[in-house]
Amino acid sequence: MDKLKEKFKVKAEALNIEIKDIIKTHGDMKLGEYTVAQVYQGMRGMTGMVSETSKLDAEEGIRFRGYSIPELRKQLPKAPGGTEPLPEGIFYLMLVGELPTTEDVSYITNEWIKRSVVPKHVFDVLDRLPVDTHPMTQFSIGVMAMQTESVFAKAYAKGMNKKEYWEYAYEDAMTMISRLPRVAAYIYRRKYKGGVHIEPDHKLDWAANLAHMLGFEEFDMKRLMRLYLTIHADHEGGNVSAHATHLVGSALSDPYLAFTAGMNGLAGPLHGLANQEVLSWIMEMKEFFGGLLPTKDQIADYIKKTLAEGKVVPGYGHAVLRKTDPRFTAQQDFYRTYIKHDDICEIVQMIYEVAPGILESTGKIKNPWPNVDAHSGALLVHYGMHEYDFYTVLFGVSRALGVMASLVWDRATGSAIERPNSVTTDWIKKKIAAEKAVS
Ligand code: NMX
Ligand code: MLT
Repeated sequence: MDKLKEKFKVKAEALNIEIKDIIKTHGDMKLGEYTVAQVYQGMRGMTGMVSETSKLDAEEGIRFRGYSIPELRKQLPKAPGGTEPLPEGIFYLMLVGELPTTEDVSYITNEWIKRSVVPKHVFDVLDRLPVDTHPMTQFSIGVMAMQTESVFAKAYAKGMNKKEYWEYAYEDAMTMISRLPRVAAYIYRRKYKGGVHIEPDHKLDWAANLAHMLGFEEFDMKRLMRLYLTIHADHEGGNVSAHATHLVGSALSDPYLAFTAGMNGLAGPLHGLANQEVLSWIMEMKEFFGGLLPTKDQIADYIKKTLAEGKVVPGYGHAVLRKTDPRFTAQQDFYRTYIKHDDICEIVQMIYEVAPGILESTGKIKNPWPNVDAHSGALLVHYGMHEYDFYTVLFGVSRALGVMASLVWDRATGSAIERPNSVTTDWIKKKIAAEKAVS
């Protein structure tokens, strides 16, 4: 058994003993109550699942195994000469619950390099799609084509002991993650660079190799990719991509099937596609004001116009967060430290100054602050990636780290098939009538 798997096994055995005891001793303890409004409105605030890899606080933002983003930017291992964390490190942290050493991170980098050869039929499948197919659709189809490689599905078909589920889920997770950068880069080069592909460079770490295969050789873009792929990795379990992966995985659909479900959710404009929406919204605004850098007053007018048209201001608001997303702040810090001046990034800063007040004044938007997607595209454009509709694929490559670490935990802890109740409005009306009759 490889050393990462061995380490995970020890942790999982210990947690399983604790979980059994928690359920036996405290299984009847109430975690909360919920209302009719919550049932109709996206189950907001209802605790309904366990996800070990990260926890979101409405005021403070995300913590991965207890570590905030600023702490991780300092403490996770870096590439030689690098200043941003290697995403391999956050995967290790989420999987085993401990900060990795440089050696632990190198182990993962090498393990992913060994597993990273994408079968030819995956490229053949992608090549059959119309070239203008949305990159997220291509990404989902690419991952589905890789499902032929699932050792979990093969072992299940042969007959697998429940105790072994996690081992096969781990193997699939590691192999799939190792191959995602190649699939993502293939889609990018196929759609925007005339199908001129770039072979992987096995001397590079996972994020730098993605930048290389996309066609960006500058150190700065590699540094951005390391930060980008670290901060987008996880956002506890209830967001659409994590929840969809967990839900589909709960039917013992293999990791490829489960991850694709998550990616189809990430492709929605209220979720991961918002990073593409932000950039096109900024560009449309710039165009609207004659192509020049807009003033704060003009930006305020444009935000009001967007709201008046019944549209959302992309990159703002959140279902859980009630303050500026620390992932936005990390990218703002990256901009101020390494870029210093860029027109689109300056527009992002001006939007940050005027949007919260306007959104707040509507009286209905619960969180007027920016989320992760408000900044990411501007940094990519700065380094020359102008193809907005590709941005969500980068989010997806990163999100694999969190949802796959979670899926391995799900299979190790005997997580059950997810199957909540649903009711009809008629049922709710009867329930209301029954309550009224009693009071
Ligand atoms: N612009 C305009 N209206 C908004 C915005 C916004 N940025 N955010 C919320 N609202 C509206 C929302 O549509 C709802 O309107 P209505 O009552 O007419 O249906 C009302 O305000 C209350 O919504 P909230 O309870 O504040 O937000 P909710 O939890 O339902 O939704 C988001 C959260 C993130 C879906 C929402 O804030 C949004 O649509 N934001 C813009 C899209 C975006 O940036 N998504 C990315 C989220 C991060 N990610 O990567 O996934
Ligand atoms: C995420 O990263 O998944 C988003 O911020 C959405 C969420 O947490 O609901």
